[in-house]
Amino acid sequence: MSSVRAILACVGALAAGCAPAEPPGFDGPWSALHDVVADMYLVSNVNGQPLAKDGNGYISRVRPDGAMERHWLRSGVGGVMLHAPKGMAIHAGVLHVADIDGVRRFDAASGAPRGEIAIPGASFLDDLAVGPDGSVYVTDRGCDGAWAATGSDAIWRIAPDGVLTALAKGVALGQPSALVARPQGLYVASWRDGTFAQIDYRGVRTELATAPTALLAGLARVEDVSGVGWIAASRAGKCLYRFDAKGGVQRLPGAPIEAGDLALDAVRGRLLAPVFAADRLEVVSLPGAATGAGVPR
Ligand SMILES: [Ca+2]
Repeated sequence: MSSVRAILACVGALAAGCAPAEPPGFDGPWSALHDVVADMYLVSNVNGQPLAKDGNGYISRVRPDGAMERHWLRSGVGGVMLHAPKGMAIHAGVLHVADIDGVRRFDAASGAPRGEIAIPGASFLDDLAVGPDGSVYVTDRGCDGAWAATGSDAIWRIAPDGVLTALAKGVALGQPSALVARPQGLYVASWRDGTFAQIDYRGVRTELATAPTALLAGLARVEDVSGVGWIAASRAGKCLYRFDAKGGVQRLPGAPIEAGDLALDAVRGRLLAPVFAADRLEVVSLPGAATGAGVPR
């Protein structure tokens, strides 16, 4: 599969609804999400250490043409609290954001706070996904601020009625980092082991493949001429891997990249890859994965 990589140009603040203009840029971008309703890329900014409760996190909105509103949601403004925002997911008009040991909710259109749910015992909440029934799933990477294992590895489920349960728990999860929800279950990448696994909605885990290098930090599902594939970012390998549905894995071509939590813009065939250490959002073009479908309004 050919891929073309570019750093998304940030040409300035959005002309509408953003005053005064702020310089474009990021501070520890962790996770990206394509908001298909607004047709915007959301980028969560940790701004500091990944587990510091420093109240300075923010979420940027980037237009597909590169123009951006740096502080769309900013801790301390408009009732927003964010320490180190990481994975994000939107469901039924609500943006969910993982933030260390809780999930914060915001109106996806206005950004207004909509409450939060604490996850008792969590040490490093990482990625979020929404299942077919509207349940929100969030991984706990199970490590501390020095990257030492805490043993709190888990995938938590927040049911539509707000009830919190553990779908899966334990160090056998291999420090789950990124996840994608599909009708048949969750697909999960692991930080410690580099495994790619499916966990069904009863909590049964099936290991599908292991990447040549570990420290997987991002996962996105793509469909293109090669069929269904899963692209994972490996910090250890400084690269992207593609898993196929049968357990095969290949390294994607391209310059070294230390990407975090990936997202796909399926309309344009773009992989969105935040690079935490470099304060930038890279865009990897996957031309064969573009649906070309219109963006819903
Ligand atoms: Ca912070």
